[in-house]
Amino acid sequence: MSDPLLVEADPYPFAFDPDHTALLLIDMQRDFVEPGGFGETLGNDVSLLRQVIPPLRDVLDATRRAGLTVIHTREGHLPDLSDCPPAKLNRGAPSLRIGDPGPKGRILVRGEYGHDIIDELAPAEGELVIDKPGKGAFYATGLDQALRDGDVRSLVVTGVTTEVCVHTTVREANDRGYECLVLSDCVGSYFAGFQRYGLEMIAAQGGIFGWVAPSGGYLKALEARS
Ligand code: C5J
Repeated sequence: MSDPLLVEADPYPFAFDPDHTALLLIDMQRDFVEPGGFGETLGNDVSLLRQVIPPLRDVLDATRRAGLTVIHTREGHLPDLSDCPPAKLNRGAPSLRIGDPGPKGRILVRGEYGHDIIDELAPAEGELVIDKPGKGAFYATGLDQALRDGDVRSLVVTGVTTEVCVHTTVREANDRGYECLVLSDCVGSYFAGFQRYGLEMIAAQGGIFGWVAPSGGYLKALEARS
């Protein structure tokens, strides 16, 4: 058990024990942050999400140096799409649907080039990668069990997109008793308004879903440990 570390955050300082905390990188996949993937087929400007890569890289490096647990997630489906509900498959009017062949392989399908995590944030040996069919990282995955097995109680949450997979995961985590710090410059949205209000919704009402802070305070807290 280590002394708790403190990060200045909204709505009040976030205290975490580094021995019981994991960094979660949500869906930093080519399909979301590079042209030709799922995000772009929905009509989004993926360059907006790429802003999170440099600060997230710093957070990932510092977290690894400090010896905290690191967990990555990937949204995607089995090649036969049997885990993709028709409601998800048929929703909207994308230029390519989930499972269609695209420039980076079949859209949002496991094992395809576009489904994998970008090189800049590639998982290191031994880091857990959770494949998830839904927006939340807890739905139909082994994440909760893995966290309980590792006695993880707090999550530092990063990745994309703020209002979809990050939000869904933070809500799921909160309901399961995990304390979540969301790093505001390490989560990204295709929409400026969603980014702002998505973050405000997490910390509102005394931290209804968790805490929000820029990554600087987290990096500083880790320095005390390194
Ligand atoms: C979306 C995600 N936006 N990773 N997925 O469909 O946020």
